[in-house]
Amino acid sequence: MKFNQRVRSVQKKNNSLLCIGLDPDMSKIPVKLKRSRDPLYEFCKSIIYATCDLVCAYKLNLAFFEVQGSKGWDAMQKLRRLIPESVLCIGDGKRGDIGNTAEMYATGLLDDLGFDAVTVNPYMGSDSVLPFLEDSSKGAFVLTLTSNEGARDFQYLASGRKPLYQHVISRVLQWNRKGNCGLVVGATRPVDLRMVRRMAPELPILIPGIGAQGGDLKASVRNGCTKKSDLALINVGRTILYASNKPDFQEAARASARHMRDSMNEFRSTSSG
Ligand code: OMP
Repeated sequence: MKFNQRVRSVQKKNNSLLCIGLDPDMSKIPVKLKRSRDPLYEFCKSIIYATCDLVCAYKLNLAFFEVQGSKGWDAMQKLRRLIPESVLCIGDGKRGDIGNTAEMYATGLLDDLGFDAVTVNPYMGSDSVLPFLEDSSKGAFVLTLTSNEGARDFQYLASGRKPLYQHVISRVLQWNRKGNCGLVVGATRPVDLRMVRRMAPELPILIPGIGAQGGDLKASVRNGCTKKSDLALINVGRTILYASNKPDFQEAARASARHMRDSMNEFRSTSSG
């Protein structure tokens, strides 16, 4: 099944647009887990057990694992195996390099680690992205309009008649020959998100920036979904992961995830599409 179709199918089956961002920060996880032999793994495992029936995807941010060296890498591998097949697993490393290097990244992330999709930086152009798109069942989410302040440095610069980020969208639509491209657009840019969805009516859009970054959930759902009310994967990290740092952290994460999932579903059911 093509990646685009997999996203639709998982979102329908799980009745969820929620993607939980696994960005495990040693300084924020409960004290009891910090003392365990494999704190990142134990923490993320607890979050996955508490929430896997509420989500369409998990996104593992590689930085939070790589910072722990080989232990972090092991934890990431174990977590990848733990995540049920009913849920998509995105490797967020924002890769982007010349062709032969991109091939190595693609093999490492999609084949060896077995992620269903990755995040990719398009700055270096086609040859840096295409190696991630060879297998139609695996996806690449291309950074388009990011949630951070620095997005203004380049992404809105006019080039010809369009801002740079719109050139990215046009190019991603060309790269989407196998039906496995997606876009990344920050929830902090809800008005632009509407334009992105208009330009790319059939692409999955990964939308981070809800909660800690102050993104607009209602507008993200309404402007990010397709007419069929799907293909927006709305990422929430810190707000769910660190809902509590006490022994009740699993219950608190579950309650927060359930609230997010339900709010998203309410907004999509009342959306005009
Ligand atoms: P929270 O702010 O904790 O919900 O986490 C946001 C996550 O989304 C982090 O893993 C970021 O690296 C990632 N992200 C953004 O915050 N903004 C973007 O524009 C793109 C990403 C991303 O590609 O995932």
